[in-house]
Amino acid sequence: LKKQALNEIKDSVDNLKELNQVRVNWLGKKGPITEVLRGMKDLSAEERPKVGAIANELRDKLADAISIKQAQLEKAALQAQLSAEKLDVTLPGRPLKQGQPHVLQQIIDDLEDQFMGMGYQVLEGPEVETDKFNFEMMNLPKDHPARDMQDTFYITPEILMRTQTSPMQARAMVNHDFTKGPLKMISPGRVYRRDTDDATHSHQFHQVEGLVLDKHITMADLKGTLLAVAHQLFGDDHDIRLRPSYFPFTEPSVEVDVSWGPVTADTKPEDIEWIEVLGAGMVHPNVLRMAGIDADVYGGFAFGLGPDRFAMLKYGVEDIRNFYLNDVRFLEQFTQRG
Ligand code: FA5
Repeated sequence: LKKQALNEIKDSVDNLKELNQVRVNWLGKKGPITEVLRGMKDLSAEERPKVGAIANELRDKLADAISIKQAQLEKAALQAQLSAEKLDVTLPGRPLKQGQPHVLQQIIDDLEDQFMGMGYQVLEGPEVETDKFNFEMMNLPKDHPARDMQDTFYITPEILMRTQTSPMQARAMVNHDFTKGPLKMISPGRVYRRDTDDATHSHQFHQVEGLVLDKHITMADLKGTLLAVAHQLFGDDHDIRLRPSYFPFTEPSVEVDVSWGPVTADTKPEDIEWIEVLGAGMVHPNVLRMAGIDADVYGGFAFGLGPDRFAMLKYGVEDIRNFYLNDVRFLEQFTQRG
């Protein structure tokens, strides 16, 4: 009996389920050993301990054999699983798709780099602004007709979505200490207007404000600065032109256009196509005074440029709305340099 059982366990079992069946057959309630133990009551007093000892020994042996076999089977199963799941570390990896900053952010980053190289600080300000900073401190009192130029999303009568980055001029001015040097700053960020969206207008777009205040700053400094920026972004063969304009916070004021294509010595003026990219001018004395600055001593220039328009010009994008649709096929065309 013992031999038969041990053979069964050792040789004819090759998985855990079969092993369990063998266990039930031999050691279970209906198995031969249980039967022997149950029959003990019919045996004589001398036979009982002998038979009991044999049956117990057999039961222990079988139980040991089964647990050894079980350990073997489990180990084999683990091995099989491990080799089936083996990693081939020599397989080439799948390339990861790498993201990149949005094209407008790339333009803004470029501008920040360039202006920081010219000694400007970069300031960021709130998109939810007060009427005071967005308009009043910029020389636009409540009833000023020029408020209509920037149709505004109001949150309350005093709080609004900023329509321009110009409020950062006022915020920078009130905090500036001229004993530490001139004020040179740019401030990039989002602005909001109730403009109807079309190919060149978006109700939410970007501006980069610039401001330089010191003694003896002139319009020539403004033009030189803007020309340097245009050359950096679009190439040295692009030209800029200043047109007289009106902003309540600058006097005189200009609008600045950049040529759509390159301009050479042979290009006829009438063949140049211009696109308006920014507004600028010499800071109005009222704006200086409201910020507590002595307008007889200090003055300078300011500008507000539109990176969205810059990006259109730089990459020949004909519809500004493309920047806001988040279509990856459009956006991934603008791979970042360096
Ligand atoms: C202003 O917002 C002035 N704050 C700019 C300024 C600053 C002038 C400092 C003087 C001194 P304007 O509304 O023209 O000006 O807007 C400036 C630039 O933002 C425009 O030249 C254009 O490039 C861009 N822009 C204006 N409206 C939109 C729009 N709806 N969608 C996209 N870009 C726009």
